[in-house]
Amino acid sequence: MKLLIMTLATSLFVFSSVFAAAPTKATTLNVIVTDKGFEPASLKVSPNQEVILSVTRKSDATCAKDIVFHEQKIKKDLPLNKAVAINLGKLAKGVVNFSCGMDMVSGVINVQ
Ligand SMILES: [Cu+2]
Repeated sequence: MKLLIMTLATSLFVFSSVFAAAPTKATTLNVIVTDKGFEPASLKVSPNQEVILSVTRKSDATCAKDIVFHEQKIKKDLPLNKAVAINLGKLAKGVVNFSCGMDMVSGVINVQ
């Protein structure tokens, strides 16, 4: 019983501090890079929500060794087998396109 109360108190504390730090919870979208490109190449989120894109490149047989968000002016290298978190902030309704540095492999986030 004592342990249960301790656990509850700890989770309550963790829960409330998470809320204090981030009133709106960020949505994390997971994308992998394979020899077919970004997977999934089409993602969907709600508007006005903080979005974090977590990209893990799992193949060397791809030219998508980096990712570019032209409109957001974001460019990140994608090391092999390492998740790269990209904070896109809050997105307005519409589409957000991303691609590799050479614009050959691409994907889209539908904000609706
Ligand atoms: Cu490329």
